[in-house]
Amino acid sequence: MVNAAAADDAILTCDSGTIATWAARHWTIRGDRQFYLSGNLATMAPGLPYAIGIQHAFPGRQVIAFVGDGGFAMLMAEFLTAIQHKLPVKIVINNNNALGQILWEQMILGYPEHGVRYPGPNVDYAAIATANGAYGAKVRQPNDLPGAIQQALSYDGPTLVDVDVNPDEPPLPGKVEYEQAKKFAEAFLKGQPHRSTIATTLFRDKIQQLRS
Ligand SMILES: Cc1ncc(C[n+]2csc(CCOP(=O)(O)OP(=O)(O)O)c2C)c(N)n1
Ligand SMILES: [Mg+2]
Repeated sequence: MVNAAAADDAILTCDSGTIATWAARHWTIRGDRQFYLSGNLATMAPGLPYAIGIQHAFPGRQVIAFVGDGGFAMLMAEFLTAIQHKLPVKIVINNNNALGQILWEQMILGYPEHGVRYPGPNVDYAAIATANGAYGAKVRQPNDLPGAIQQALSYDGPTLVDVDVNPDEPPLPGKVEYEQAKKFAEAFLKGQPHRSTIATTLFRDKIQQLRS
């Protein structure tokens, strides 16, 4: 949705985590678009500071940061920097209420997840934006997403759209190796919590794939 609505010269920055997978899959480079991700150490949370720096350098361009809730929680005070400097960066938080990358890493190594989900309910990061004079929207239902994204992209100032997403959506690689599938199954057999919602999501994804 962000990909469809963004400008032809938009710059997308991203955090390390499952967001990197989703962004790499869905961000199309066309026109003068660019894409920035942590180059080598895969550190968490670079999306917001990258966006602030890039927006300073290119005040006229649309700069969007697609970030994780874990990454944003680490550096969220920098959103105040964007507000104070009147930088019109657009932040979109993929809020799975978890350190998603580690969740799937644990399972792919054959272990049930441990200590990677935040206690509910999901944090409302949009409230930080609205409380400080920026545009903020909390999206809890899919139907509310298109309007929130459109409004955020057309708003003249810093914006933050905090989107609650399904934490049990697996970022599967294009080709699943036998060893990966085996370890994944082992994690299930050892008592992976949430295994029924994960299995349901996998099944739904497969049906959608076959339909398209
Ligand atoms: C500074 C730092 N700490 C820890 C890690 C390990 N790590 C990589 S991704 C990740 C979780 C990221 O969570 P979030 O930002 O919510 O993104 P998600 O994977 O849920 O999409 C962690 C802990 C890291 N790469 N860098
Ligand atoms: Mg997360």
